[in-house]
Amino acid sequence: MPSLRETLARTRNSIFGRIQTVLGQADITPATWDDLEALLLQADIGAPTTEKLLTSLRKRASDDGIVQAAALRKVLKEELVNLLGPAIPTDFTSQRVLEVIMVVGVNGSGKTTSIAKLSSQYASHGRKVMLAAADTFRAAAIDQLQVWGERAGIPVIAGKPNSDPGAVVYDAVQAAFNRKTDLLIVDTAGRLHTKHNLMQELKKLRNVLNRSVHDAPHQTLLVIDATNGQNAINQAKGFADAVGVTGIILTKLDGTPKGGVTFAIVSELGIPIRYIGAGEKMGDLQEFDPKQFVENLFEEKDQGSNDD
Ligand SMILES: Nc1nc2c(ncn2[C@@H]2O[C@H](COP(=O)(O)OP(=O)(O)OP(=O)(O)O)[C@@H](O)[C@H]2O)c(=O)[nH]1
Ligand SMILES: [Mg+2]
Repeated sequence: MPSLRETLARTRNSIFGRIQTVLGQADITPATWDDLEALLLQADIGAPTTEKLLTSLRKRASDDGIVQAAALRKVLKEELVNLLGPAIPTDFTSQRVLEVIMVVGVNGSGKTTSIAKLSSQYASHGRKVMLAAADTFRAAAIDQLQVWGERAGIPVIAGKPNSDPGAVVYDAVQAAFNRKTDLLIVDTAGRLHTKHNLMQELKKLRNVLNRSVHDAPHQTLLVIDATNGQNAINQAKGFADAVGVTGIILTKLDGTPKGGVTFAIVSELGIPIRYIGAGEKMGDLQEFDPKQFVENLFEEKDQGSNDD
């Protein structure tokens, strides 16, 4: 698996490196604030979040009597970490007979790949995992999940192309109970004839799950492609409104300069990022750690802040 530092290389080299230059060895001037604002906007952090950050930075600069730009850099890092909220480590144990994770997101965002990665992590912690191929809209989507499942030795419950995804999910739950599976991960469609249809279908799947398993789905993870930058935000809002997303998997952070969108996503959607996708290989899914994430966006590590 690439290191977080490698994954964030393009984001770091494009904008955050320049933020570091602006917040270098000089006193803060009005130009410092203007430059910082311009760079944060260019970094795909988005206008509302940039404004929020600048307001808290100005307040802290004045409260703490900060005059040097370099000191402001440290405060910026702290505020960026605060914005992302606390880390939420994966609880690989479960008290439930059957835990259900539903995975949603637009087509091509990386749902199926992320499900493969996630299920192999759970399986390696001793969990008995099963997958439901509820994306029946595309025949290739069913194949993709089945091929992967065969390779990893993880059973996949699928229906025929264009069959009712609700029925697939229902069958998968029954199969999971029968085979004493303790984790069912549901792959869903990213595209139907219309967006309205897609949201209706996802709601329906949710209801099927909820009727068959107490409190299910226990997690609903939204997969967002980081390369979409700001466009990802509106897409995400649609899913969050329709199916109540509990966490985000942010994919394709490797090779994009748009990693700053991470801050906009958390700040504008109020949903925590749980995992980041760092490549196409099976091991390329990392748990999201806000502090490490921010640290690796900047060129040099601040002394004393890499002690965890
Ligand atoms: N570089 C990189 N590529 C990724 C990552 N995650 C997924 N991909 C690639 O993105 C493409 C789409 O991934 P899928 O998992 O098929 O996406 P999906 O959301 O299931 O797509 P649909 O089934 O069409 O809705 C594939 O080529 C993946 O290899 C990642 O973290 N980094
Ligand atoms: Mg898929």
